[in-house]
Amino acid sequence: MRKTALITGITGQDGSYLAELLLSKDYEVHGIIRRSSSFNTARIDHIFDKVHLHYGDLVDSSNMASIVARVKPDEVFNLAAQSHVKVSFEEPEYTAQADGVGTLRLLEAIRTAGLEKTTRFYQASTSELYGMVQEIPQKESTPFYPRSPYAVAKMYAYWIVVNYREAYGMFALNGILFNHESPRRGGTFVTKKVTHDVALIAAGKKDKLILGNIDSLRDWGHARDYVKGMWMFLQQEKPVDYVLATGKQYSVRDLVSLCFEMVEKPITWRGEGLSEEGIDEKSGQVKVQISPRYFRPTEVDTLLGDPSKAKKEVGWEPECSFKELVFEMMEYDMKSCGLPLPSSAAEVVKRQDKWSW
Ligand code: NDP
Ligand code: GDR
Repeated sequence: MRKTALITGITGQDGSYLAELLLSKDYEVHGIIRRSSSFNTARIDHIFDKVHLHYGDLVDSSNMASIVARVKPDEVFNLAAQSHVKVSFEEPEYTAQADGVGTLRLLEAIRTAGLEKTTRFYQASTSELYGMVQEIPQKESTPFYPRSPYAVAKMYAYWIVVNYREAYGMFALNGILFNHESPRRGGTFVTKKVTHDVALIAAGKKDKLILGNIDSLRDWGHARDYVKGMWMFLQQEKPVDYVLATGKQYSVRDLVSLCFEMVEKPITWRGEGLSEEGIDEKSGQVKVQISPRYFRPTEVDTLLGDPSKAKKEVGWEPECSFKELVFEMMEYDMKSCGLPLPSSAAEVVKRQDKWSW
């Protein structure tokens, strides 16, 4: 029997990769998209004719209920969210509505449609739950300490999924995913901002990079690997919550250094308040500036995941290393600027150094 999947957030980074994966497995793929004043389907335009799209929003209960009742999905992947941590400080209530209560609305839509014993449910949980970390590395049993309205909303979503599993016997689970990126990553997240701006600098179209906390440490993987994990979790016998991570950690500063190395540009770090900006005429060095504009009221300083439970019980392992990820993103952004990535970049990927696995 052909399976039917419903993806919320299908127009996002993960939604687009997951839709491709499910189509390759012959699923009937349905997705929820939001009405927008301009086109918002760029990430799924190449599969537009193969997926069934429904207008909807996680803040609209009756709309969620009617989509679920019509589609009767075998599997629901709840990926929709106001997913930007810094924006959540500016839109805390909306973030709670979409990311927290939105998850409840979707679970209720499944239950009231009488599908609670048949529909499997994946919730996009996050390493942001660990916030002020209580243990290094973080695993499924590590206590949560959320540090943003986004993380607090996702914490509600995490527990309502656990509760519906225990109360109604639903096959519902949380994937606690650490940061994952790709050429399709939204432009305001740090990896994409850096690869995009470094490509523009290499093309001579920009002369500086302005960032926030460059000492922040993250465990970055490739979105393609992570959506595979989401699907694998729903194919297990029992609903269990899992961490997905690479088990390697780098700083934003490392990321910036690696990107500039790939385009063969030397850099110099500048503090806030320095009047000089842009490329230094004498040295040709690019200035990387720090601005408080990009700092968060409360920061998550360090994240490092332990994916050994997912490896042991599900057989999931990341295939793409940090350097391969950065190479793919840089190559894509350079191409968008009409330039090839210098051939030396491939040597940087092969070289054994602190960025190697
Ligand atoms: P994106 O921001 O790229 O995509 C978010 C998607 O949600 C978009 O399709 C967006 O629509 C949609 N959306 C936002 N608000 C609503 C709403 N109220 N109703 C319906 N749809 C909505 O996120 P990612 O693909 O990177 O992440 C997917 C999920 O995984 C998110 O829930 C995120 O919080 C979570 N996550 C992500 C991680 C990562 O590193 N990428 C790590 C851990 C968890 P539109 O295109 O119209 O904006
Ligand atoms: P994050 O991702 O908050 O981890 O959430 P983001 O890329 O926004 O930030 C990572 C780290 O980089 C620091 N930083 C900057 N961040 C941005 N966006 N812009 C900057 O200029 C900048 N300078 C430094 C941040 O302070 C932070 O420490 C992502 C999202 O995908 C969430 O939805 C998801 O749940 C988590 O990853 C896991």
